[in-house]
Order: sequence, then structure tokens, then C-alpha cells
Amino acid sequence: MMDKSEKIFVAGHRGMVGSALVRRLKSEGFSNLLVRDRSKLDLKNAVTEFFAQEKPALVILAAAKVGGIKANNDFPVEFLLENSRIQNNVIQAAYENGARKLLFLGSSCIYPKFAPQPIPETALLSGPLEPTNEAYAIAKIAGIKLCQAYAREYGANFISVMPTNLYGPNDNFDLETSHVLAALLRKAHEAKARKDRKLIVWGSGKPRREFLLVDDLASACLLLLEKYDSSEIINVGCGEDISIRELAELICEVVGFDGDLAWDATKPDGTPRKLLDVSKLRALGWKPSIPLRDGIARTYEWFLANCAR
Ligand code: GFB
Repeated sequence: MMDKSEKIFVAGHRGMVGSALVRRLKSEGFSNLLVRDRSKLDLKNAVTEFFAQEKPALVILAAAKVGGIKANNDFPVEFLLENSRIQNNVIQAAYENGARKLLFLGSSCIYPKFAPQPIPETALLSGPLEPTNEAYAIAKIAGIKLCQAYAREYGANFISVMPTNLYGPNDNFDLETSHVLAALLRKAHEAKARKDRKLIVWGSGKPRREFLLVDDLASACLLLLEKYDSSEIINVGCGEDISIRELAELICEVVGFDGDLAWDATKPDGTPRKLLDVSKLRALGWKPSIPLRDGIARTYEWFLANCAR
């Protein structure tokens, strides 16, 4: 059992992943959570003083510049630079200030574009990446390698967790920069409100993705904080994928939009398929608890309460 009074720094607590982790940690009775707003602590710049003062025992690195296929494709410089800076700063400072464990969040886009499906952890660095998110993936791979280097060279207990495509409360619903699920929820909501007859979906609808509610990711992270002490990366997913077309249809059902789907072929498809092999995590006794339809309904409720005008 973990000591629930240990100081845990959640970097990125305002984001979708970080906020889900904070909710989960609180509900499990962790009483010593450390967070800092961006205006007080810029993780891209100086973090050494903060770490020297606070000396967190556990560090969860959920701070990152993230975005959907278009943002990744349009802003490779920012995705590569900002993520490298944040993770280099936090990982180094965590080690130098005696953190006993660090959990680094990667992404399923670290795997090669044509990796075997479902994708085992061993597929890392076995082939070329998907070009639309190569910069982000390279930053995340560098983060994994830095954690592994600290483990090998200095014996640090720094673990790296690879989540599949995530969604949920606090997701980004901006149509230019969001991921597909949040984008389609907003589009279906607005199309319904305007009584449109069609909803535009990017690409061909053929790519397949695996979606995990961020609350399930948070529960997996807690288990890994408690039970997983290897620097080998570990996948977190639900084990099932669906096509973008099927996702769009499901979202329209949940939202209650009954018009047609139209396809914007000028937008990229990205990786043809991205389904993680989650047998390693399953062997530790974890499974997801929220089916996709319920997760979408929950996320739509959150959107209605927080974003819809
Ligand atoms: O979620 P998404 O933006 O990113 O797009 P990736 C997934 C698929 O949904 C692509 C299609 O085939 C998109 O073309 N899609 C359809 C849409 N309609 C839309 C729409 O309105 N908005 C968006 N955004 N997509 C990301 C990476 O890849 O996955 C990140 O860019 C990260 O690096 C994340 O790793 C998990 O799944 O293709």
C-alpha cells in the first residue's frame, strides 16, 4: 500500500489527464497533492527552485503541449520544443531533488506508422513514424529514453506509461486543435442546434482508433504508481478500436443528431490503425470500467455544462 500522505506533484493538473489524476488521487484519499498554475510555475523554464523547495516524493508528469492531427501537423516546432523542454526540466529536477518515483505519460503515437496490431510495447523504434505527429512522437520518445537513462545510470524508479487516444472532461473542444472525439461531439451538438442536415468529418472515415476515457487512464496510473517499478514502457488502452466512421455515427446517436455525414478529403487520415496491446497491463489485474458509449455520454454532459453556449 502507498503512503497516502506522501507529497505528489501533478504537473499539468489543469489539463484533461492531470485533472483526472487529481480527482482520482483525492477520491482515493491522497492528502498531500502539490499543484502549481502555469502563471506561477512555467515548466518550460526554471523548475529547479520549485523542486528544491517542495521536494515531492512522487512526480506525475502529465504536462504537455497536446493536440489533434491538424495541430500536430501544423506546429511541429512547438510540439517538439515545448514538450522536450517541459520533460527535460521536470525529469532532471525530480531526480536531483530525490523523488522516489516518477510517472511519465507518453502516447501511442510513439509507435511506428505500420506497427503490428495490436501494438506491443516492443514495437517502439522498430520503424518509421506517422508524419502528421512525428515531432510530438520524437519528443515523447526522448522523454521515455530520458526516464530509462535515469533508471539505468542512476537507479531511478522512473516509469513511462503509453496511453491510447484519450477523451473526457476537460478535453479541448476547439475545432482546429482538438482530437477527433471532442471535435465530433461539438460538431454534432452544433449541427443539431442549427438544424443542419450534414456534419463534416475529416479524412476518409477509414482509420481505426482506440478510445479510453481519461478517468480509466487515471485509475490505471494509480495502479502503476503502486505496483509497477520497471523502466520498460507499458501500454494503457481498452483493447478495442473502432473506425472514425463508426465513432462519428455513435457520437451522432448520443447527441441526437440525425443528419448525414460528409467527408472532407482534404484533411489527413493519419495512422491507418492504432490499437494497443494491453496484455502487460491486464496481467497486473487492471481493466477499463467505462464503455465507449457511456464515456461519450459523460463527456457530452461535461461539454453541455462547461462549453456549450
Ligand atoms: O484524434 P485525431 O486528431 O488524431 O484524429 P490522431 C484521428 C482521426 O480522426 C484522423 C479524423 O483520421 C482524423 O482525420 N477526424 C475526423 C478528425 N474528423 C475530425 C475532426 O473534426 N477533428 C479531428 N481532430 N480529427 C493524434 C496525434 O493522432 O493522436 C497526437 O496527432 C496524439 O500526437 C493523439 O498522439 C493521441 O489519432 O490521428
